[in-house]
Amino acid sequence: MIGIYGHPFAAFYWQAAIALYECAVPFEFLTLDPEHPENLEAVRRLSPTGRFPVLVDGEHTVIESAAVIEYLDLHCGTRRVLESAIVPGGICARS
Ligand SMILES: N[C@@H](CCC(=O)N[C@@H](CS)C(=O)NCC(=O)O)C(=O)O
Repeated sequence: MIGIYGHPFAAFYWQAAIALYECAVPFEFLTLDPEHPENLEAVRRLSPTGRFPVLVDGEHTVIESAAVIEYLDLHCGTRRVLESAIVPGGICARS
């Protein structure tokens, strides 16, 4: 199952979360807070900038919210996220 490190109040996390919901992909939310030091440590290890969201899908790690959205679109195989209002004008329209 896909795991996503984030915080409920973090805007960049929500960009990725909206794409997850749009794709209807089941995922585990791995919250970043002092009660979950193992998640904070994982983000320090996985993300060179230490920033989140960080998506983990088996052996694949994806950082940067825009890259996460593109990854999920490939995962869905529908390109529906990039053609939706999430990316106005649609990246697909330019490719
Ligand atoms: N360009 C990054 C920005 C990510 C970002 O700034 N995330 C914030 C949370 S919304 C963060 O990690 N803040 C903690 C920090 O900067 O140390 C993306 O799009 O994912």
